[in-house]
Amino acid sequence: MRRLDALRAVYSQLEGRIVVTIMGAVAAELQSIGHRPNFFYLQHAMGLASSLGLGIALSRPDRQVVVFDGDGSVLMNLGGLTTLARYRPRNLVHVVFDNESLLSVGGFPTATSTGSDLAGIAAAAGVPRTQTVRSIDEFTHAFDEALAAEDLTTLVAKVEPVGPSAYVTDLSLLENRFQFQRYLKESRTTR
Ligand SMILES: Cc1ncc(C[n+]2csc(CCOP(=O)(O)OP(=O)(O)O)c2C)c(N)n1
Repeated sequence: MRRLDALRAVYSQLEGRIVVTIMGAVAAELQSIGHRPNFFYLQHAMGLASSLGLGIALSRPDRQVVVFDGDGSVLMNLGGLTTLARYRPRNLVHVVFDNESLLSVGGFPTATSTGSDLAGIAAAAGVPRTQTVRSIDEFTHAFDEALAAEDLTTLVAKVEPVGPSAYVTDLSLLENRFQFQRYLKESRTTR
């Protein structure tokens, strides 16, 4: 499965939900499908997308939060999984695109290439719903179930180590930040 196809397959369901991604290839791919003001692409702070998602999910229990993470990022902050499990936000779906590499910085292999099982690690950390999927059909089905389950889910999607040729976008970090902040604020006052 290609991550871009997986993102395309669930894109319509991201409307009205709060979305946080890691930097690099995932952010560029999602933007190539179409940026929305409810999307925040966390630059630089590798490993902390799920932590940012956790904070938003806890402060906005009225909204569902979707985090698009990467295997290298999760491995950089494994404690993030234990904290997710500890607070167990029922409105957070944590998707980990596992391409077994640090694709955005040259493709060095990560520990998942030699067998580390991120869904197993998440389950052992206490995340109540975990699953590994390997095809678009499995992914869309598991994503739908996760949204409907209303419980914390870590969904590991095994994807090919391919991405866009350039990770530069025309949306600056600050612009994205202020737009996203406004979105969060305005969506709070309208509810
Ligand atoms: C603390 C820190 N270390 C290193 C980097 C450089 N860096 C940016 S993206 C990336 C790889 C991310 O890997 P992964 O989460 O697997 O996502 P992929 O690039 O494979 O989509 C690295 C090492 C960084 N931004 N911050």
